[in-house]
Amino acid sequence: MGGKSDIGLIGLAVMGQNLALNIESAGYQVAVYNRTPAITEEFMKERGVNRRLKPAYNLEEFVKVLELPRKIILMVKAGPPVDQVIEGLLPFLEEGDIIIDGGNSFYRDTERRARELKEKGIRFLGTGISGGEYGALYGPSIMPGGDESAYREVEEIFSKIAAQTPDGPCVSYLGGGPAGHYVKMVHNGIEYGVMELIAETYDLMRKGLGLSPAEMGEIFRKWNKEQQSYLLEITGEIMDREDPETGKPLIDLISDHASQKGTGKWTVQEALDLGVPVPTITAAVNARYLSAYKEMREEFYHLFKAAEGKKFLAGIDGERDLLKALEEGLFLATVIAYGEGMDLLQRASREYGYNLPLAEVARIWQDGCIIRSNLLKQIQRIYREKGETASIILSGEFSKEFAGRIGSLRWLVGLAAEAGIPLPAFSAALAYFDSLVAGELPANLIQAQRDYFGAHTYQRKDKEGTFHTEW
Ligand code: NBP
Repeated sequence: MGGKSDIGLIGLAVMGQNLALNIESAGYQVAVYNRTPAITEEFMKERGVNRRLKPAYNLEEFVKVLELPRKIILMVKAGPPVDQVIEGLLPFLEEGDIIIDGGNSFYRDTERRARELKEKGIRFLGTGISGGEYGALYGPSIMPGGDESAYREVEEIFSKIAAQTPDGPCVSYLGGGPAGHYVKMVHNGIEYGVMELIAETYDLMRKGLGLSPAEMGEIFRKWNKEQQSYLLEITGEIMDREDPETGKPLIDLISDHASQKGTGKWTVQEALDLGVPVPTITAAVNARYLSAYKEMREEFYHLFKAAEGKKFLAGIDGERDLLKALEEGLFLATVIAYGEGMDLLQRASREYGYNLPLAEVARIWQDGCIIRSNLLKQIQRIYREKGETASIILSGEFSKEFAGRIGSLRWLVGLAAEAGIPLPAFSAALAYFDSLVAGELPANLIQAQRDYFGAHTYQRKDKEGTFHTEW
């Protein structure tokens, strides 16, 4: 195959392979490289036949076949591998070349890399890519940030390979420095929250109502007609899947120990640093940690719970009512998870000067990514109509939903508490809502305690000034 390649991609694991094929399908010639050459050979043999892909087996050769300015996408494991690949590339690059880190890098690393590369005349784009392997192949949501002139050089390619919606391709320049990876981090934080809420819904349906996976699959599918949420959609499919070996529902055979790669934890750490409450997302991260306490949970189960036997809730208030409450409660708690994430983006945008276009963020999450859902259309509308400092929960359509349905969320959290079924994310979402709408919180007592033991002073309701009491 002759001619130079339009773009190069390094890292041929699942995401990189699919992204390379997506770019090639959009009409570009793509040079590909992977640290382990056997993977490149296998990729070319199995998926690269008759495609405009140019394999390279060392970085010098890879860089040489690229059109100027060189555009190189890294799809390698986040962390030190990204620095190692950049180190390896630098001797062969020229001023103005562009490196795009498409992995889930921590935004502080992206900030540092952008700074270091700028000093060397290399343009850097920290770019979040969501949608898993399917999205990478057929159209992801792309969240680029960093050098704007570099973005303009790859805008056409990104716009062609991104998921397409009536509102445009799911890609938009999000701001300087690490803005793209920051947005991707918060996207993943919201993803943690919504996944946990759906998992808790499933738990309440199986333990509280004794429903089978197939029955739950039907329910998730029905709910999803309105919501069009990718995570609800795949949950419905998961419920239907049989294990080919045993014929049992596969979900019943999967161990209840959740893993994580860190983006949810980073979201929570960042929220704590900026003083933005994200309790639903935090509960979701904690729930994954608790799931890892498998041995301890089993021991405690035998000590405290096994004797209770199975107690279904169906007889209490009627299965249909509980299902309705679950649908409504899941909807509200999901809005809260998105709201927490959007609040964090708002604050970070101000604090770090990213100037994030929040309506655009909601638009490019509408398709291609894991948290895509009809909710994002409403969120986008809120930001376009009310400005980007608007609160999701308190605005227009959502505030009416909260006013009308909060009783459902309250009821099911209470019911689950009585039945001993843990709903950490639902409970956190409800407490968050109740705190937001509480005219009075007990923080007056906190202030008094602080003043008591540390003379930290307090303000009074009835007069201006700062006060201290000799308690
Ligand atoms: P992985 O995150 O599993 O990374 C594997 C790739 O990194 C392989 O190509 C591997 O090369 C390469 N690599 C490693 Br590990 N260390 C390297 C080093 N020191 N130098 C050069 N290459 C090195 O792959 P992935 O799941 O395809 O994800 C790629 C990126 O996209 C990650 O940042 C991930 O977090 C992000 N992401 C993944 C998903 C998803 O659904 N999987 C979704 C969204 C974003 P080798 O073959 O030689 O070992």
